[in-house]
Formats: sequence, structure tokens, C-alpha cells
Amino acid sequence: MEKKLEKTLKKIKSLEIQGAQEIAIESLKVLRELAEKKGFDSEFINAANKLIKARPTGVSVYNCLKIVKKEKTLESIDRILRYLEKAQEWLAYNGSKLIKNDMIIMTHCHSSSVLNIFRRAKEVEHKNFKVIVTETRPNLQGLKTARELVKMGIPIYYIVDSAGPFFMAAADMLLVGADAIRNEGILNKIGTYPLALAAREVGSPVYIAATKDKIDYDLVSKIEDRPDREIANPRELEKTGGEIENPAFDLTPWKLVTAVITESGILGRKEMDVLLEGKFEI
Ligand code: RUB
Repeated sequence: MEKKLEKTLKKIKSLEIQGAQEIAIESLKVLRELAEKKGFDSEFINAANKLIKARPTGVSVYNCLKIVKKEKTLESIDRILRYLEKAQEWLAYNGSKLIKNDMIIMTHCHSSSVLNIFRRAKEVEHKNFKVIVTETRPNLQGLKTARELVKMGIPIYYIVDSAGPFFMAAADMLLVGADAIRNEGILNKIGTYPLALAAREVGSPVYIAATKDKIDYDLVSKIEDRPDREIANPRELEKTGGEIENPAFDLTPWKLVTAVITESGILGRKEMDVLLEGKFEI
């Protein structure tokens, strides 16, 4: 079991398991196995805390495990896993209504929530649209998004991150996921903020696809610093004495966000403010 936990932690830290939703699901699954064998004692709590800390920006794992730590039942884990699945179906249902034929939509990084919207719009609602996909340096999660979209039969344009603002004028909307939703704005993959600024400049709407487990009710989310080695040629830079900064996420302020696509509907700032005052309950 130790080994399984360590393996999952390694995959989360190396981004083999990535995106807030997938990280939460895989964390719950490994903890379920642990709890089944050993119960909910200190070993479980230690494992849960390690999984929460593995990626400190996404709050889904924290919110879900807060419930499990309190209830200490396998049923609570199963209930949350069922919720995560159902909530994604509703989010996709709500979000796909925004997609119209012939639209061009820009996305950034790899968000399963965004992909679920695209999948429903294409496969269930048979809409024809194109997606501009940014490569998402330094780990190229955009490539994963591009592959999945091509597999769904959705035409894509794959671009370097710095071309995002240049192509924004051609996009009808920016649609991205979220790791944490806070009073100040949305935390998502680094590079989301400049894309949102560009969207405002050209008058394109900015939609965030995120279920309510992404709300940072307890203000625990921190912007994760990733290792220097992820940035190409760090040694070349070191020779010059320069320092590397590699934050994995940035904050897009609410004034740049049109609305959040959730499992309960497409919600504006005021409705999100009400949710931010509450707590995660399922
Ligand atoms: C992934 C990322 C995604 C959000 C939402 O970053 O920023 O947009 O996590 O994803 P990383 P989802 O690749 O560093 O984990 O909708 O799947 O929860």
C-alpha cells in the first residue's frame, strides 16, 4: 500500500497525473484502498495530508478530503467520487450551450472540465467548432489537450503560448479550467492571466469551467513553485548568474472573468460571491 501511495504521489508531482479533477479522483481512489485495508487512523491522515500538499494550488483534494477526514467512512469517499463524476456531466451540459456552430474557442493547458464541454458539444450536440490550443510551457500539457481534441474529431490550431494574444482576435471566447476560485479571482495554469487580458482587449468573453469543489472556502490555495529544471537550459542561465522563477499558476482577477461554468449553472461574480461565503457540502 505504501508503494501504491508513493507511486501516486510521484505521478502527481511529475504531472503524469495532472489537472485538479484528476488529481482529486486519483487521491480519493488510493486513499480508499488504504482505508479499506487499514482504516482511518493516523496512517490514513498522514497519507491524506501528503496528497493535499503534493500540488498546493488545486483545492479539490483539500475540500474532498476535509469531508472524508470528518466522516471517516468508505461511503463518504464513494459519495464524493460519484459527485465529482455527476458534477462534470452537469458542467458539460451547461457549458456546451455556450458553444455555437463555426465558433473558434481558445483554451490553455489541459482541463478535463473544458474537455468534457468540448466532448459534449461535439459528440452529443453535433456542433462544429474549432479550438486554438496553446502549448502551455514549460510542460506542454497543451499537447495532451490537442491530442484528445483531434481524437474527438475537433479541428485544432496548436500555437506557442506567446502567440495567444496575437490569435485572440480570431477567437470567439477563452475557455479555461481552474485550480482554485478565490475572492480575488481564479487561479489556473500560468499564462491564463495574459490570455484573459488579451481577451478583454479584443472584447472576447472569458469563461472558467469549474465545479464547486474548486472553491477555496478555507483560503488554503498557494501558488506552486515548480522545479527550475522544467525550464529549458537552466544551466545556460545559471552561467550568467541569473535566477529562474517557475510559478505553475497565476491569478486572473474577476474583472476579466465573464462567468464560471459550474454544475449548477453559468454563474456571474455576484453568484460566485455567495458561494464563496459558504462551505463545500455534498
Ligand atoms: C492544470 C490546470 C487546469 C486545472 C483544471 O494544471 O491548470 O486548467 O487544473 O483542470 P497542471 P480540471 O497540469 O499543472 O495540473 O478541469 O481537469 O480540474
